[in-house]
Amino acid sequence: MYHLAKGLYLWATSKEEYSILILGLDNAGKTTFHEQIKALFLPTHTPSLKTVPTVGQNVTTITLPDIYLKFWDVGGQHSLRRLWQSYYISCHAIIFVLDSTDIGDGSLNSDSGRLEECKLVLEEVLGNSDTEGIPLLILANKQDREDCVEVVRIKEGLVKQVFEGEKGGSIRDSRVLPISALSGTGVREAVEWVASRVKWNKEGRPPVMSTSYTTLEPEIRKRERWLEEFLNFGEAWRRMEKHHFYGIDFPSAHLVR
Ligand SMILES: Nc1nc2c(ncn2[C@@H]2O[C@H](COP(=O)(O)OP(=O)(O)O)[C@@H](O)[C@H]2O)c(=O)[nH]1
Ligand SMILES: [Mg+2]
Repeated sequence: MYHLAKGLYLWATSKEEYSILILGLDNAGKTTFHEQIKALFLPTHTPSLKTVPTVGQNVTTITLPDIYLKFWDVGGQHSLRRLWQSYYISCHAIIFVLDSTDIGDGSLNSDSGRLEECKLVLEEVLGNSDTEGIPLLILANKQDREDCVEVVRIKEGLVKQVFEGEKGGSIRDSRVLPISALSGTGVREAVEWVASRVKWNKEGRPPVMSTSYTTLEPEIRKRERWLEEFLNFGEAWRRMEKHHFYGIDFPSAHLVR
């Protein structure tokens, strides 16, 4: 009875959850982008756009009508990039954020900016077998600035070279979108693209079933309390029953919670 009740309860309150990894060099705008996602999808959140370099990770789960999306913003400094690999196996999509003002003129011959570093890092991400086949969204960020490289140049230059190169990994679902994380332009489109692609790829990388207590209504908590009371009653009843029939007190540790 307990297992049936628990199963029904979880079934009624859970949805598919997909994890999205936000990667890119330090200063690309990952945390600003993450803040804008929170501002758009968590009604009570005020974005904090004065970011500081991320050490460790920022995680947010947003609720869409049919799924949860969990965003992982992990530090992009050189020393922290080694940690990225540990996230690959459990993520369902990667968002790679580029600073469009820090890649020279967008061609790999240019010797200013961090284009070459960006290329190497992106190749390393795509070359890892744990990221094989998962959707990739490249965000050409800081498009609000006059000195930015246009998205067409980024597609034709960096992205094309990485994808055609031997470290480009297998053919995957990918897109390049221009955004301004600072103003919020393009952030919703980015989330919508990722949401549709992870669902499309769910056979390749299945979601986990999850209940997000932070975002679901108080109704869920009420039901949770109800279930708790129900279980306490069930346990008490079971003990009584055992005493009655066997005259001994069985340990109730088998009642998994
Ligand atoms: N102009 C402009 N600046 C941005 C944009 N996104 C981020 N920045 C700035 O870039 C700097 C680094 O941003 P941050 O989100 O901390 O980068 P992270 O290291 O990738 O997390 C901050 O000063 C941001 O205000 C953008 O779209 N436009
Ligand atoms: Mg950051």
